[in-house]
Amino acid sequence: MFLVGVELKSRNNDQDSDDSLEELSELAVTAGAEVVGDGTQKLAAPCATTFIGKGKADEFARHCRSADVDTVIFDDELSPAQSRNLEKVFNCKVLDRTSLILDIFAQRARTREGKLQIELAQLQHLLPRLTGFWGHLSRQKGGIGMRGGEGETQLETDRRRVQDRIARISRDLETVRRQRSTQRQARQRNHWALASIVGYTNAGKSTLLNMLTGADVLAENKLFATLDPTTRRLRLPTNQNVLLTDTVGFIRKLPHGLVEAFKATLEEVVQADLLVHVADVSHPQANDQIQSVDAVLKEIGAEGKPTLMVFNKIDQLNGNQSVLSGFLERYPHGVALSATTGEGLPSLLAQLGSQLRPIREFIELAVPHEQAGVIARLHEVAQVVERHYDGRTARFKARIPPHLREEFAPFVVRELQTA
Ligand SMILES: Nc1nc2c(ncn2[C@@H]2O[C@H](COP(=O)(O)OP(=O)(O)OP(=O)(O)O)[C@@H](O)[C@H]2O)c(=O)[nH]1
Ligand SMILES: [Mg+2]
Repeated sequence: MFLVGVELKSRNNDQDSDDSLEELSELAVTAGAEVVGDGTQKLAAPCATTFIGKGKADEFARHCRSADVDTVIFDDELSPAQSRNLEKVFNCKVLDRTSLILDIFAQRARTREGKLQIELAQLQHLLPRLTGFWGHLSRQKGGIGMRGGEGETQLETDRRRVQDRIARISRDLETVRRQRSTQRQARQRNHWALASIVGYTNAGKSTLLNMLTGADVLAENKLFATLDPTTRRLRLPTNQNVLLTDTVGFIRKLPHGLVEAFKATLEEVVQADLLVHVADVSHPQANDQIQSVDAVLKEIGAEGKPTLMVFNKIDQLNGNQSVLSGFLERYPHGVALSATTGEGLPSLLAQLGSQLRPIREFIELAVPHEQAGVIARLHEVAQVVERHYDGRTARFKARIPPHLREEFAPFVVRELQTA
């Protein structure tokens, strides 16, 4: 496969488009393709018909024919017309960054909801782009982007089938989502604080969740290893319980349709009390990656949430400590750690404890021993930091969500200072 990038004068400096193209190459490899070359063009604005200039397209096409390339991938989203025209010029399959990312997601989806969401996003992206090269909707032939081999006559039937399928998936998704929201409500009955791990793809989110909770989420050196959210309980040294959710990673130029399709999954992020933003400080583009993540958070309506910055992979800094101190200066409450060696984990736990504390009230209670139900309930919903069973009543010091305080009002002895 051959990659094509552009340096738009309005948008990029050279460095940006190089990085973006390098990442496109990583995406292609993740999708299982072999990259045989790439080319870029400097442009003032994209060309309406062929995205890059016609002359440049012809030049790349000649090169691709001689190198026997069967797929060309553009680093930016192409309009349906641009895709069609480019397929004529290149005389092979032409994909854009969006369809490549969609393809990776499709390979990765495991849960029913994940599969439905990604198929919906794929079909919506595909519909206006159905051409002879995409052809009949069969995946048996493999390859990236649902390639088939049937002719134009199939097109109209295919369009109708895609539309039917879109309608069907939307209905199925509705059902799956209702079930999931019931599950979420059940979890919230526990009234544990909710924290979501967010961050750029490959930053080490799953590794961190595994390290903290002993979960066994797949963590690997590939983009988008995780798609479906996993939630585990973490008990902090302070006895506070927090539900930690690991979820899909973000990437620059994340297709908007995909964000839309994954909105329901990403609701975990929107509903969290605290975001744990994991960044790979050993990555040369760490700063851009943090900004891309912030942009996606904004898009899903999670901006401005209390956020704990985690600067991961410090074991890989190779003496380049100034990068880290730069970040820590900008994010004074940030935590530097290595999710693989465990260095820095204690400070993360301490930070989590202190950031989650303000969402609990600290009270002292006296509960008659025979009220076992109340005592059990207290342990279920509150963080009990001290208990004495030896007096006439059982005595507790506990941190409790403000909205549950009322339930225990008859037993409250006094307010305690929140440290
Ligand atoms: N050296 C080093 N490698 C790490 C560290 N944390 C994670 N990794 C590696 O980074 C790669 C990606 O880790 P993951 O935990 O899968 O990253 P992720 O953020 O969950 O990625 P996606 O699910 O793909 O978005 C894996 O190969 C990890 O072993 C770290 O602290 N140091
Ligand atoms: Mg992951």
